Amino acid sequence: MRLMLSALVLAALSTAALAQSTGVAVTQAWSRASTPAAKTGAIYVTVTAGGPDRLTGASTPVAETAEVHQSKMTNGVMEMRPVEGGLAVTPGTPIHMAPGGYHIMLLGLKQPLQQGSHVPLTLNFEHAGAVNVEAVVAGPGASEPPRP
Ligand SMILES: [Cu+2]
Repeated sequence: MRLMLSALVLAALSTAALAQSTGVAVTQAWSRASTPAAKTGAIYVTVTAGGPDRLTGASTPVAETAEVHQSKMTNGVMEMRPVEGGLAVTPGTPIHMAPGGYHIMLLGLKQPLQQGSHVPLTLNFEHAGAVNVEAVVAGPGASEPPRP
């Protein structure tokens, strides 16, 4: 009986270690304050992967829809579009989302994003599953995350 228990504990431990070595870390989640009339917003995060993974989707209680978007300058015009098939994350190459690049697009904002508040965000990864973070809301038009 004692032997069986240790085997179970060992199995549980190695599963946890495995999840960690192939998992993803989502850090520095932030957003920008929105005007009361705004129906859209964006959240920026940094994603570091322990193994190859793919960010396939996102959700937040403050918006009807959240999509992974990429902004690009095309003929002098800033355009953005959903990332088709999800955003691949490679170990050793963190993805730094930022204004003008990758972002989590919030569509159908249910409430204004208030400076200093925290917005819950769930990111869904192909392998790591759901990762929950809180994005801190910076001032309107901020170009980088608020200092802690
Ligand atoms: Cu967008």
